[in-house]
Amino acid sequence: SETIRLADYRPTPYAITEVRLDFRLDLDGTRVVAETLFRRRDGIAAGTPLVLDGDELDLAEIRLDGAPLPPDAWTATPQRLEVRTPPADDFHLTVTTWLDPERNTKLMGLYRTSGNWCTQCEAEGFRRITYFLDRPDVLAVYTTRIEAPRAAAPYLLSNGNRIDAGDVPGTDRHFAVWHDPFPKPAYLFAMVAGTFERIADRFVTASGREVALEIYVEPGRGARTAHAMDSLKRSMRWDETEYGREYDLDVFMIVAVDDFNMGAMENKGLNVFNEKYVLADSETATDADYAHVEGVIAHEYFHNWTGNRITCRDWFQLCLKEGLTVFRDQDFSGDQRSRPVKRIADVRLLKSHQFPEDAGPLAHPVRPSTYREINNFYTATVYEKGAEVVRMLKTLIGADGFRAGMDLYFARHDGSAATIEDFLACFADATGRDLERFKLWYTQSGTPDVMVSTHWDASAGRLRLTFDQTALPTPGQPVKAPMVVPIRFGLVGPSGDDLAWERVSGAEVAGDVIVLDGAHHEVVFEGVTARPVPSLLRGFSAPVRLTLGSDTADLLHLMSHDRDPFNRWQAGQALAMRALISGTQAARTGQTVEIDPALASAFAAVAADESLDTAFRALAITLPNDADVAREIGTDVDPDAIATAIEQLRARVATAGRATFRRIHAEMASSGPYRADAEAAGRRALRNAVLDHLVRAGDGDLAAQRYRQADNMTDRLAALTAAVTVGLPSAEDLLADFYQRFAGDPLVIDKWLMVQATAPRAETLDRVRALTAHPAFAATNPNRVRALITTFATGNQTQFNRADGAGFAFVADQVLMLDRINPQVAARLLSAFRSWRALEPRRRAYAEAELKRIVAAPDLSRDVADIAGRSLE
Ligand code: HT7
Ligand code: ZN
Repeated sequence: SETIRLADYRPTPYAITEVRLDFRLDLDGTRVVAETLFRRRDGIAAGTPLVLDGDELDLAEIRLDGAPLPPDAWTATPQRLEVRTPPADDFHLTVTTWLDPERNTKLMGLYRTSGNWCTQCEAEGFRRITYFLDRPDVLAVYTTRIEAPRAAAPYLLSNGNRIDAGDVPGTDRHFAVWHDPFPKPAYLFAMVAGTFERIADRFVTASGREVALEIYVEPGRGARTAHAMDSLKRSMRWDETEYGREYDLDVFMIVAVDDFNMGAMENKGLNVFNEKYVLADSETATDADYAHVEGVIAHEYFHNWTGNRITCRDWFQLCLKEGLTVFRDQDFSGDQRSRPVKRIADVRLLKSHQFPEDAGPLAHPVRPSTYREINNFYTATVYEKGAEVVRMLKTLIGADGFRAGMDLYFARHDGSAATIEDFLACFADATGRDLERFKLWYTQSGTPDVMVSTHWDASAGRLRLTFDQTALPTPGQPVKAPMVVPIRFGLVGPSGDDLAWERVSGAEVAGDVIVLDGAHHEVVFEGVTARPVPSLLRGFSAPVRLTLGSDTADLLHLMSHDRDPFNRWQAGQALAMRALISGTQAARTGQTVEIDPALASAFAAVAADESLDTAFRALAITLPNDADVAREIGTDVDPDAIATAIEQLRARVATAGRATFRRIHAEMASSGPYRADAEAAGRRALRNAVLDHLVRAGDGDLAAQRYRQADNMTDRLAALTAAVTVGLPSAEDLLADFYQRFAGDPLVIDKWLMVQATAPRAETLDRVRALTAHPAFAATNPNRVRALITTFATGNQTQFNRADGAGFAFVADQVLMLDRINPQVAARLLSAFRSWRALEPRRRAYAEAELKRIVAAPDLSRDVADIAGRSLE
């Protein structure tokens, strides 16, 4: 299929200034009349053909300036409409299309979900509604009329402000008209109609304007929206205080739906959400779910400025809105709870999702330069690495420079479609810093490796740090240039305090940041009064792989003393990782390795350190998982050997810490009724982290007991997961109880599916296969597919990567089946194969055979063909 290239970007010959849409919804189909006002752009020859995008469209009628067009003046296929010689500079095209939302299982364009009508237009879904210039640099003002049977759709919603509504005389139908005064690209259009429970609130902006806030959910679920509404109000206030940005319409609406391809969608004034990111109460949502709801609500709200008012010139610039908005939502969430805990969670996500992507066949720059299917570029690289790049920019220019650059960005580009060059120019102009080399972060793929060696000269009080930066080739980029890498650091002294120095030379050092911008640097600190342990990359200040030859004693020192909590956590993980890598090597040859008792007891010590935040202690005693170890090993990976090494280390840590863990388990028990706040959530996190260790150390009964006593989902699910993962005798009873309690609540049943899909046991594949026929599962619902099948493929290292290839064969079958229903969901599932080349030869051969089987299958979607093809390149 056709490759789209950034270098080929050209503006459209015609602009669209206004769109009038008329949706006539009926139970057996929908008629859409789209009246679009085109204007020929300056410098374009009169009569230049007008070519519009379509996708599976059924055209009923076409008129130009109100009159039917002669048959020889236009051609149309379901994918394209061409008007040969448009007659004037300005003209109206009126196009009528017929849609069948009921049969739209791709969930792009207009579709039905739980009896309601709903649209999803990003990235290229609007062309499934009508023929259009469906690209983000075509901004227009929309007026939308919706008409539907009142009984089927009491609520009729679209972008902007509602300007009219009423009954259609003599019928059982009603209508509403919405007008959005802000010019927007088609991907931000939305229309929703149906039966909902509506929860209303209000927000008064900093300048005193009142905004109506409305959340629409399935009837009966309204009580579960309190946290979402509260998160929305906090997000609105935060954007005012941190960025000086107010909301701009009279109403902000969120609609929660059950069938949804992604997390949520930032349509102007009418966000549509996967209900997973709206609904939360203590009985059905974990503390992690609460945090996700808050983060996604904030993310979509923040898009109103970073994405909607300033949008992307083309889809290559996707990170312009996504990376920046993820950066903003991460910062917001850091402000709401513990900043270090949030940072650790974000870095874990980056390392588990983005690093493998950047190290495999699907690697691409934060701003790609080619694509075949844009839906395949909503990736961890664009989102998570894109956020890291904005974070580094802020680190380099400081908080004030960053805010000045953002202010300039809003001032220059409000109401238009921008590029990464436009964005960077604002920071360069606001601060005077040259960002030319920094821009490589947007254009060069792959994770840089930074090797550090340390030389301490006690007599001279001099520390020399040598940095070498390299990067492996990635698809299409055989040779890499050195990047700008900000390394936040401290020199940790014997007492644990940071040591001062008198002079430093060899690289730019601004405050506590060393800025590398070449392949090799020697940074020399002079006037250091005691032997320092360098703490480098504090707060994970750059998305690089840092290799530091520190010895175990230095890492133990950082683990217990570093004043940077991120690096305290990191030191513990690095120590555990070393033990796991040697344990894996030993397991492959049938040996066991001795685990340093100091390491095993260091985890109990950090668990017991009351000077630390409870949520942080929970993270600090959570050992790296098998995907972490596989990523670190990188080649010739044997997941079974890794699992053996992890079991051994866990057993040692659990045994060494048993007494401490039991004490903490008792101390962290809650005394009063359930509370959702950060402090209570931190106690639950720590208690459940020690529970996991205790269950592995033989206290299996504790899991069943905790499950039965639980008064909230966090505790209940932690106990169930421990029981199922370890394979306790009680596991089956607990699973049955869980199903009984929550049958009829699909979001909770997703957890039940996930727990089973992740069990690291040989029977799991058969169980997952059987669950695909369970009444609670539906291949048409992306949440169900992700809970069962994607979780199996991405969250169960030993069983997806089974040595007999059966895990790969199952997932490949599912990909082919799902491709007929929903190509986006199928393609995402297929990307679980992205690290196949890192496997040991036997597994690698099985994975390759399955990828080849997929590539050879007839009638593949562009989505799946693209991922499978690139995976094999
Ligand atoms: N901007 C949105 C990305 C998106 C999407 C959402 C729902 C369904 C299909 C979609 N394709 C792309 C979500 C966000 O990043 O905010
Ligand atoms: Zn987004």
